[in-house]
Amino acid sequence: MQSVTTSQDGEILVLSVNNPPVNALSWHVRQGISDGIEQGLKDDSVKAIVIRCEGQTFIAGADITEFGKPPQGPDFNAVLNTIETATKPVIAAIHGTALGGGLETTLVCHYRIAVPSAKLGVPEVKLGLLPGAGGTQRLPRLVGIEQAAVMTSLGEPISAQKALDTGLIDKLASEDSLAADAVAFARECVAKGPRHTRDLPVKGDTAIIAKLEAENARKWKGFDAPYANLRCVAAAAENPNIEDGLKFERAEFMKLMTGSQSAAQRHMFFAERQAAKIDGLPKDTQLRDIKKVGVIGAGTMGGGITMNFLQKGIPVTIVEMVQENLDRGVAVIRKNYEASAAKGRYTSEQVEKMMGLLTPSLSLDDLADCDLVIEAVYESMDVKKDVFGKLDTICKPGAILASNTSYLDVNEIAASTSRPQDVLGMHFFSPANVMKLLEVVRGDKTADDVLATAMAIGKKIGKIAVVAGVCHGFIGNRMLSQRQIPANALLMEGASPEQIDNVFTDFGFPMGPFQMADLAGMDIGWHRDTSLEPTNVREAMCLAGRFGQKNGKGFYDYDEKRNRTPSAEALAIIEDFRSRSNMQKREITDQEIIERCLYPMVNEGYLILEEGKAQRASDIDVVWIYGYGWPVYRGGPMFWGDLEGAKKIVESLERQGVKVAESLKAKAA
Ligand code: T1G
Repeated sequence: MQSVTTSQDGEILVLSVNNPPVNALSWHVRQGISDGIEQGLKDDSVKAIVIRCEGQTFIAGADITEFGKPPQGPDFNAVLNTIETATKPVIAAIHGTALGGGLETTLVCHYRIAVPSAKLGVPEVKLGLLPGAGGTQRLPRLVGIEQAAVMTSLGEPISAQKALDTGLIDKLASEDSLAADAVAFARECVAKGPRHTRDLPVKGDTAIIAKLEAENARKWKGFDAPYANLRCVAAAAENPNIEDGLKFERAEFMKLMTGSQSAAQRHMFFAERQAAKIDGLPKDTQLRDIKKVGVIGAGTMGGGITMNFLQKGIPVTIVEMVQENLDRGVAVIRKNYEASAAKGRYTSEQVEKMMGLLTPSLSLDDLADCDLVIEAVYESMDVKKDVFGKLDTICKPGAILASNTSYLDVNEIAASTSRPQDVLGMHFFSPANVMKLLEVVRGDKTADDVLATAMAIGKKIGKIAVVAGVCHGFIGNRMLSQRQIPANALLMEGASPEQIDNVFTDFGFPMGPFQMADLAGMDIGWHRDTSLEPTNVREAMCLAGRFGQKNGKGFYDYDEKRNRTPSAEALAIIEDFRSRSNMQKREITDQEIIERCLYPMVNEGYLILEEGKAQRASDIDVVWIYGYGWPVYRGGPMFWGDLEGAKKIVESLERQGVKVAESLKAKAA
């Protein structure tokens, strides 16, 4: 199949790119465009050239799968130069999303026309990159410094209307006649001749750059690419000669391209998409139709889970056992939506519409007509088995019965019904209406279509769904405990909560294990029997009434604004517990904290793969980035483990006395 075909409409030559699914600028597309432009320039009957795309979108960027491989076909910048220096006007006809190298291709075209629904952007920053084919130098010449700085450093696309308003495009086509409108527009451009973006002056003020850096300091902490993008936009303002700016951009691009952050973020781009695929699933697997959802439990999790469906227009019946709890749960859902509305995310009509889709109930019988029921009750196997036993008699045949359990054995829950094939886990992460990760836990008897339906509904409600196998803690929590155990041990051996947490936040996590403990609440699961001697530091903290952020004191002290400060009382409790455990305090390095806490997690990931509890290593990376805040520029624990080196990890684990996974040992050999 030819990636670029040509057709002629009178004196207009039309180059049509056809490289599904997103018309990426693969080497054969670059070759086809180059050949097409040459053909148009040689043909005297041709007075102007249109570049358009077949399929769902205009060019969505360079072909990311080609990165890091030996170059093939014409160099991207050479092709852009062929377009830019063409002696006849070249017009870009844009639909779908013109992104990255795709937008850069339009920038070297002499004119641009787009349909109203098109979006135009430079999302390279999300891949740890920057628009490396002149985007940072040409955008400021069309839309000005401010708009270019925002587009390149945040990576969000703008609408065709905004593009027209800011000068990024010249004309809007009608939604359903882009091809014809583009040819007509090209005819208008013949008399005008080529107009070179590179010759336009840079407009605007670079003050926006410091403003963006200040506004995004927290979000960009640890990332290289946003700052590199802004340095390049500043260079456009400082270098009237675009060649100097292009040279600066090239150098900055190559630094990012050869760095580990971009490799990690490109890995995650594909990992996220891979996670949606279920290996071995028959192609003709039909999904079950989910028109109505039931949620059991109106607490934090049940309420959050419910919100995911309501905001996608899916009706939910939410069931509690006690009216007061039901009323509170519904009130919290409304309050959350109203808070979002206050921030402009919803109109009050939308809030009422979503709340109108919610049916509160005190009876499980009201779930009889639901297509999917998600149980989010107390984390007790007995309670869950009782609930599923009742659902088995109440719910219609074919209804999917899911548990939101975060640890428990989904097979055992399924066995409490007569329909284990319809049962699986859907483990949401708190707050369930915010966190993107959804672990879909496949029971031994879960039917293929049930699994596929759960994955699809997860995507529909905006989650990143990952298939997990049944084991204690599935993928994420199972690895989390491998991090928590050594963290607690290091506390006893002499590290302070602050030192350990700082190692994690310096690594790129939003918070460390002891900050997390304070946030979650130290008294969760605490036996509350104050007559008993504490068996660990958390119990000692609870005994001292230090429950965490909730009552202003835990491993840290908190003021009314929840600002965290080290706590002398907490350190004294740790010291007292350490001495009563006859532990000798010693100096501990940050590197030891990394190796003791993160290497066992990587090892657990290999065990999870050996046991078939995750489909692929990149799924484990997705779990940790979207469920626990592992920094995306480090690519997830398995990707990071590869960068650390299996040999180094194995040697450290063996020094720690950790049982090393056979597959990890084999990798180190
Ligand atoms: N290269 C290769 N494959 C790509 C791709 C790309 N740029 N974009 C998408 N795919 C694949 C993707 O892996 C998936 O494959 C399929 O297409 C559908 O994608 C020099 C250096 C365009 C908004 O960052 O944002 O240009 O799983 O599931 O939801 O300055 O894809 O089917 O096998 O996401 O409809 C800059 C990235 C590149 C845009 C469509 N461009 N893509 O979303 O489909 S770097 C980007 C997207 C660059 C230059 C620089 C989205 C989309 P599979 P999908 P979608």
